[in-house]
Amino acid sequence: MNFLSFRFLVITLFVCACATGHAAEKTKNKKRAKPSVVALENYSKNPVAMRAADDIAERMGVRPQWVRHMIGQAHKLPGVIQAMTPSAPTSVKDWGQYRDRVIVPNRIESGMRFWSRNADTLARAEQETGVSASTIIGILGVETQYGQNMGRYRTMDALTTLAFDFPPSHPKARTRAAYFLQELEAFLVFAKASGRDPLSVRGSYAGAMGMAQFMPSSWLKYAVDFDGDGHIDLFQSSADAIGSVANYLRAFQWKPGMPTHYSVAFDAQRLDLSGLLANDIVPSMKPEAMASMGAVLPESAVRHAGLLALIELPNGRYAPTQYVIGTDNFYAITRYNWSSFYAMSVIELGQAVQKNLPQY
Ligand SMILES: [Ca+2]
Repeated sequence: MNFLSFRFLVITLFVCACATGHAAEKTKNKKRAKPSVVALENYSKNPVAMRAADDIAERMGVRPQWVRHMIGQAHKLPGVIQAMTPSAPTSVKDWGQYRDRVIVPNRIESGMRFWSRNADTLARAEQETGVSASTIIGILGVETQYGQNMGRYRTMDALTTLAFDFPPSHPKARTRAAYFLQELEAFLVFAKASGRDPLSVRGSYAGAMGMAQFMPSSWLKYAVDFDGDGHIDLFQSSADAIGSVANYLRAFQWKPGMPTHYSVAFDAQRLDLSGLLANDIVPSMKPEAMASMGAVLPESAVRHAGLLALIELPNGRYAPTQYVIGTDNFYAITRYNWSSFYAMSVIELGQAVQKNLPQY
């Protein structure tokens, strides 16, 4: 869902003090936006957008005027375009720095309060799906700090901008624009089905919504009504957010009881690091195959039933790179956000919160 990791976004034109992104997209503002008197362009006179509106209306079986009206009122957001524009690679991948930005005392304390308030619901989610409470806690903490930063962009503006004005300099511009057009359609389906005014919904600059930062298509597929009030509400209902995160991970093959990762050392004489990293984070090696390439596994990993992956966590220019062995459950967390840094921070935040709970 969050397909980008932490990116820095400076908002230039509109009144917004956003702080988060998704299941997917995360943003951290360097500056707070100032109120602006500049009128933003909308999409009512964009022929490509209006044709797409008619196509969406036909597929949804709704009046074209309704979709045209919604898309036509969406604002083109220069800050969102800028956020998606590739920049020169200036930063070295640094797990330690990333970790220190995510796993901070304030977030751990929020997690402890959230866990205490929702202990029964977390236990029920764990029982029904097998997904550990600490992983759910980690995801909701990294995504929005338990609903404190759900994003303030109008989702209609974000998705319409990304569907029709995705920066052409991006190497996958066409694919990404097509993806966001699908998400825009899913968002309208979601709004219609849930009786929400599309123009009143807010979220991340990439269209992710609620405590769990679900993209619209994920909301339609994986969100659940976990408090049983008859509505799915990832904005207000902690229970729905908990149940939906658990349901999402279960759908992406979470294995109950399986650890997310193991520690690893290396035998320098036999080490074939490029072989061990050949399939990136995808679990694709048996323990004995890893051992033959120089990985020294703890006993629990040697006995692991299933495939494993070597996860590389570079620590910038100066510190040594860290490694862990990821399981199917580590991989499942990366289906939320395709990043080993993301998955590791979710795991470590969940552990940090759990460790500090009075009952543990
Ligand atoms: Ca509900």
